[in-house]
Amino acid sequence: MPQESHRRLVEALTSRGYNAEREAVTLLADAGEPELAAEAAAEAAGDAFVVTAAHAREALDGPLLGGDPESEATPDEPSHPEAAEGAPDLAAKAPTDMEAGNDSTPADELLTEEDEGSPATGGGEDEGSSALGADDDEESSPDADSDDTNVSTGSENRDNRQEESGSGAETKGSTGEDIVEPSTTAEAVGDRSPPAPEIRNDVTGRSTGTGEYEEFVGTFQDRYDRLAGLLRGRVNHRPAEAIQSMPGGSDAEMIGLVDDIRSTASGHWIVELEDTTGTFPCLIMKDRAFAPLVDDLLLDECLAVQGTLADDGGIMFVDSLHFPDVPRTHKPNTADRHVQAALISDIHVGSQEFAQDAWDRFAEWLHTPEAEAVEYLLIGGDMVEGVGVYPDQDEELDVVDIYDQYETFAEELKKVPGDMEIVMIPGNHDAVRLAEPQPAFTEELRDIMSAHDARFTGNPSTVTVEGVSVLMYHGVSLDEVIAELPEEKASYDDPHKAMYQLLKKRHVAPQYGGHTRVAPEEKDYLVIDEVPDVFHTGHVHKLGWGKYHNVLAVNSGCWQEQTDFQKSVNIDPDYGYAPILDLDTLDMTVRKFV
Ligand code: D5M
Ligand code: FE
Ligand code: ZN
Repeated sequence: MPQESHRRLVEALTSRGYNAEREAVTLLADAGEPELAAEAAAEAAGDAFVVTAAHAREALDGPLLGGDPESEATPDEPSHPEAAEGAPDLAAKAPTDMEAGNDSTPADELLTEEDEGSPATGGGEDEGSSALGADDDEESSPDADSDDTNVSTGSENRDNRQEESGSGAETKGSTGEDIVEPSTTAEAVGDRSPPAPEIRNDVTGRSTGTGEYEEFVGTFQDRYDRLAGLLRGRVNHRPAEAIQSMPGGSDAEMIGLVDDIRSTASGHWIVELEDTTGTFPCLIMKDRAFAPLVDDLLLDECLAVQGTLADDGGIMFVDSLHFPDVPRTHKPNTADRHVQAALISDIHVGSQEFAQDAWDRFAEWLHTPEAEAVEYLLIGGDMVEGVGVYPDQDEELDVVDIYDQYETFAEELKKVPGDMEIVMIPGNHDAVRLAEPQPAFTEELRDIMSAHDARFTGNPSTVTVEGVSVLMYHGVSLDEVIAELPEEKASYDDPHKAMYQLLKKRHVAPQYGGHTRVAPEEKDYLVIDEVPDVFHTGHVHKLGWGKYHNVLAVNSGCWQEQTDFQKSVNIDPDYGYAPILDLDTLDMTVRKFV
């Protein structure tokens, strides 16, 4: 049984974004005040993500824990940037600085990344912002239309799930898909040799953040620029500063990040929008058709509004509201041969609840003729259970050392056919930086997992396989979307609907300062720049899928049975399912291995 001091120490380390070796925890827990011990350990560990026993010893010898009396203790200063509270003020920085930020290398890099494109998405699709704006501009009543009313419900029952297709949307890819018991034929299949996937929007090796709070201004500036770019075709944006000096009664249109949402005494809503010049309050009357959309708003997401200024010019009465959104006309790319990808996540090797039997059956099935077309395995994070991710988690560990967990995971991976193309992103249980965007696994961890020639990329990343672009994101923000939005818009039972909201907001983790830790980067890697053909997440350990404006959203369940925590909060995980995606039709079949 871990003592209270262990638990508090692990919590203090976790809140700073660190995992820790068990031995380190033991050493530090005896050192006294947990916050101070954690701070000292964080200083010793620096950029490492796992506090090792060596770091712990260094911390014990250091100034904070009584080693060198010369140095000042700074226990209040968060060692990881994400611990800072509140989104930075977009307008807080001098315009010259912001311009410098725009012109700097990462923006060029971004262009290069996009220009390279994939053979399939580069030509056929017109995802550019102007096309996007124009598409949605044609809609006659943007307020009502900007809601996702064309997404029908169809997946209440797991045994009878249907892909959801929008009204008027083409029916391609909307054939029913069942949960299928795999055949037990154990014949081996011939060699697969799929072409290599192409990866874009990967932060790995490009991280510019040094963790200074001020750097968030640059991140938010980039978020604003790119999401506003998607909305420019629909409204004639005037900067907040200009709107502030317009006469009362003028028509006004503005694009901004949501800075505040509050209700008035009479039940109307004031949404404060911020751009690089300032903020402006926008009033949404409760009786407007689009007023319910206020329930869907998250802080820091990007919106456009059109309306009229009040007589005194101090507030805008909103007539229409626009989200960056995915154009309804989006036509997904498909493979030009029959080939499939298994989309899985949350394996949690090292946990006592790791579903070993189900995993073995899945791996075995991949060797059968039935799985011959499954040439790709895309894993959405949480390969291992990790150490010190949640309080008391160590009580349910089967393998206690983080590196041993990766060794064990590597053994499990060896059961998967060697000729499959594997792509992995990390999750919040993995031993990389917690703050998003998360860089890919380090060389040290890659070495451990080297039995397969897998591809390692950051969280999030866009991975194009056989021309089909798959946005892979672990999904930590889904907890937040589910907590903040009404049940019918996002719930653990229908995790794909929470994904629809992220697609609509064109951002994988809109809200800053909450549960999802965000790292400051010059580019906001969490913006969904390019409309993906498939959006793949995990994290919430629930299975769900459906189509949003023709983008297939899949949350892929897990390989971990119910943990004590999940029991205590009534989460019933969907473990042992493998969603199998037909890359040539974008139809899905879910295979069940429990
Ligand atoms: O988290 C799996 C799901 O369970 C995700 O929705 C978060 C939630 N979860 C699990 N353990 C905890 C604790 N201890 N606190 C809060 N939320 C929790 P994953 O991170 O993938 O294991
Ligand atoms: Fe998980
Ligand atoms: Zn997770």
